[in-house]
This record gives sequence, structure tokens and C-alpha cells, in this order.
Amino acid sequence: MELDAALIDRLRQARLVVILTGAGASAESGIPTFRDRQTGLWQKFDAMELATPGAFQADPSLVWGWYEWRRAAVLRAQPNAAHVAIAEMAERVPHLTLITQNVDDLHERAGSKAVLHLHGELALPYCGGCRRRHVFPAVSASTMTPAEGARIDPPRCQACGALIRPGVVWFGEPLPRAVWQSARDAAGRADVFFCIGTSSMVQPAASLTELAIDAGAATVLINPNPTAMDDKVAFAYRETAATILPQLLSATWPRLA
Ligand code: BV8
Ligand code: ZN
Repeated sequence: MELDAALIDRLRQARLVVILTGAGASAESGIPTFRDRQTGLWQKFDAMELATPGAFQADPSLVWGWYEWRRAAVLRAQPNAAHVAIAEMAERVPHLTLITQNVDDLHERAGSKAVLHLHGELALPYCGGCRRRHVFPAVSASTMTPAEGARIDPPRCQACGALIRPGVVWFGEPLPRAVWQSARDAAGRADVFFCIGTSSMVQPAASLTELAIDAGAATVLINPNPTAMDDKVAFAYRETAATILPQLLSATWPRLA
């Protein structure tokens, strides 16, 4: 895999590196993405339909069951070499801001800190009425095995009795204001901006890459498939994240002898 010397140079000199990840970063941990060929539930339902307030209103148990199935998959998964390389890169550069569209905690479990979750987190459900945080009872990967597509009734809020809802941002819902502002601010100041494992189809998240390009960052796209962003970025690698990120790290910062 030929890595561009110009990119290695920019990385070595970078003060601020900003990384935007999507579902492709967790793919090699076995977490299904939104768009790649799906098994089970995602064959029958379009994720765009399930990840909406209307879907939860119409059939809370189907939607809650889908998220519990996804939460169980994350519990069973391990961070992959891409998550690890991103956590390591943060040790090699003065400043690194990690922005993710993913709702799993694999970046954190690989050691990344202060991850900006644009679309919320599976681990942080809350009450749809009074918005109080709901804490999941402790479970182990072995005990939590909801069948794919099983309906599971969401718990009710102890305080107001309303249904607890997943802690994610659904289509049609606004992104958390402070998180979005921090992400925009970082993308606008990045020396190098990575767009890793995303189809760049969802807004406003996808606009961060263009914001970084307009602000003069060296932009790098990593995706085994073509995306609309490919011909806008400076460096596009048609590779998987877990393959190329470790190579990029060792080429840029060879292990000190
Ligand atoms: C908002 C959390 C406004 C939930 C997600 C028309 C009608 C209604 C809305 C809209 C509309 N047009 C535009 C919109 C806005 C809408 C939108 O963008 N819709 C799209 C479908 C056009 N956006 C919103 O609604 C956003 N909110 O606009 O609010 C507002 C403002 C004020 C007040 C009120 C409202 C909110 C969007 C957030 C939705 N929530 N996730 C959950 O997880 O269930 S989105 C979800 O899909 C992800 O989080 C991600 O953001 C998005 C796309 O997924 P990707 O991560 O890109 O994954 P995907 O499967 O698509 O692609 C994976 C890629 O990885 C592929 O390219 C593949 O090739 C690559 N890959 C595979 N393997 C690997 C790999 N890459 C590297 N290595 C590998 N191994
Ligand atoms: Zn409540």
C-alpha cells in the first residue's frame, strides 16, 4: 500500500489532527454498518425508518428491541486495529479531536478520550418525558442475547412513568448543540482532517469534511468503497481502516529504535 510522502510530512508537522469516523470504523469489529449488505432486521427494515422518533412512537418495542440487539453486539465486540491506531495517534500529535457518528463505545474502549459523539450513544438512554438519564442494569455479553428483530418493551421512567428511549440522535432530531459546535470548531482549525469509514450521506455530519477542506486542512479519506467525497479530498485510500491506519502510523512515526 503506497502512502503519500506529502501526507506523512503534513502529519509529522500537524498541531491539530481531527478525525471523523462512521460505521466503517467499527465494521472490522463485526458491527454491521448502515448501508453495507445487512443481515436480518436491516434486510427487512430501512435503518432510516427505524432510527426516527415516529418509528419509536409507532412501535416502541420494535425500536427498543433493535437498539438492545445492537447494544448486545457492541458488548460482544472488541475494538479493532483502526480504533487502536486512532487512540495511538492521539499520543503522537500535539492535539487530536475525535468526532464520531457511531453510537458504540469502541473508540473509548480502545483508549480514545473526549470523543465527540455527534449522534449520541447507545450507553446513555434517557426518559422521553422528563429526559432523566436511565442507567442500564449491569449485564454481561453472555447474558444479553436478544434475538435479532425481537420486540423488547422499553423500561418506564421511575420519576414520570414515560418510556425510556435510546440515547441516540434520530433522523429529524437536532444534534447536541455543544458537541456540534465543538466538532465544527475543530474541523475549521484542523491541519490534517481524516474522514474514515463513512458514506458521507448524513447531514450535517458529512459537511464537516467540506468545512475542513474549505479551511485548508490536508484531508484524508479512508473507505474501501467509492463515496461522493473521494474527489474532493487531497488523499483518498480505497482501503479498510484497520488495514491502513496502523501502516500510516508506523510510516509516519516509526517506532523509536
Ligand atoms: C437534523 C444515530 C435538523 C442513530 C444516526 C429529509 C428529511 C428529513 C431529514 C433530512 C432530509 N434530508 C436531509 C435530512 C437531514 C437528515 C439526513 O441527513 N438524512 C439523510 C438520510 C439524507 N439528518 C438528520 O435528520 C440529522 N438531524 O438534520 O436535524 C434539525 C435541526 C434543528 C431542529 C430539529 C431538527 C440527524 C441525523 C442523525 C441520524 N442518526 N445515527 C442510530 O445509530 O441508530 S445516522 C447514522 O447513519 C450514523 O450515525 C451515520 O451518521 C449515518 C451514516 O452512516 P455511516 O456511519 O456513514 O455508515 P454507512 O453504513 O452509511 O457507511 C459505512 C461506510 O463505511 C461505507 O461507505 C463503507 O464503504 C465503509 N466501510 C465499510 N467497511 C469499512 C468501511 N470503511 C473503512 N473500513 C472498513 N472496514
Ligand atoms: Zn421521566
